[in-house]
Amino acid sequence: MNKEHIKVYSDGNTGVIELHRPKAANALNRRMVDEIVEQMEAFDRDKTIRVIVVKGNSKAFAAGADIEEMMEDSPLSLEFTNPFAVWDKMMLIKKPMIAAVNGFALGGGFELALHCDLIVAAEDAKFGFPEVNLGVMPGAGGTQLLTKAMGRAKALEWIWLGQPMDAQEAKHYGVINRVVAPELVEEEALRLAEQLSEQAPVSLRLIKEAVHEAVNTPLQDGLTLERKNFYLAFASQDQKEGMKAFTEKRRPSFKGV
Ligand code: CO8
Repeated sequence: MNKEHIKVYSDGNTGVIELHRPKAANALNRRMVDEIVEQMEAFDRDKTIRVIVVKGNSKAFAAGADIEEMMEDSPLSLEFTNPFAVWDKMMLIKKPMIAAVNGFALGGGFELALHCDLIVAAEDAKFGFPEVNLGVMPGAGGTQLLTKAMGRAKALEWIWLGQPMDAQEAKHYGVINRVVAPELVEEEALRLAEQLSEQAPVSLRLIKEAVHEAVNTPLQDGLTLERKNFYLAFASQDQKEGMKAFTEKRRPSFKGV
């Protein structure tokens, strides 16, 4: 697919997806979400890429789903177009994903950031679910992901009121990881990505699956999966290399196999 609404590049072992619909504050139309997820999957398969960064521009990460595209939808048109199937695929990306957020991350844009594993944001970034102001509600996982991140009481207040929350507050509630000056967001996200790129890739993916499982399943199921993945890590050469390097008092060289 020709990319109409995103730009794609790499920085070392980091694959970057830049949302690029500047005239519409990076509002996510369906084609754009398809392009984003298709590229995430391509990076996930690409052996030279270890971490994925998703970013917007200086004014907006993404201002939500495209309201104009959505406004004539009906329950049946949504049932037939099934716009969330592609969001389910985003959940299956195995590599670490970092959202680098400047400006607005609203509605579907915030949900896109929440589908990433880590969020680095500018101190003047704004996160919010304004759907209530449009007479709808978050639909791409927002109620679930936000509630799991910050707890029921605060999530309800936030989504009900529909007002944006600033980056410091979002960090205080554990929704985002790091807050930096606006001009340093991409640099910080890439630095974090590079740090992760030096970790054993097999460990990272198994840990990601296990941590997500901790959030999404009863504790015992999560522990069972964690144990299985712990055993599986021992099938990798990186486990041999990592432990050998420790005993030899040198830095490990991880290959991702
Ligand atoms: N959809 C379509 N167009 C948009 C959107 C949007 N969500 N957001 C901004 N735009 C457009 C504006 O219409 C405007 O276009 P034009 O120049 O042609 O008039 C342009 O982007 C710039 O926007 P503004 O002039 O409004 O810029 P401001 O700096 O004054 O304001 C804001 C920026 C605060 C971001 C403001 O545009 C705004 O409030 N936007 C709407 C935010 C919103 O309500 N988002 C939630 C949408 S609903 C949703 O996300 C549901 C998710 C569930 C499904 C997910 C599937 C993808």
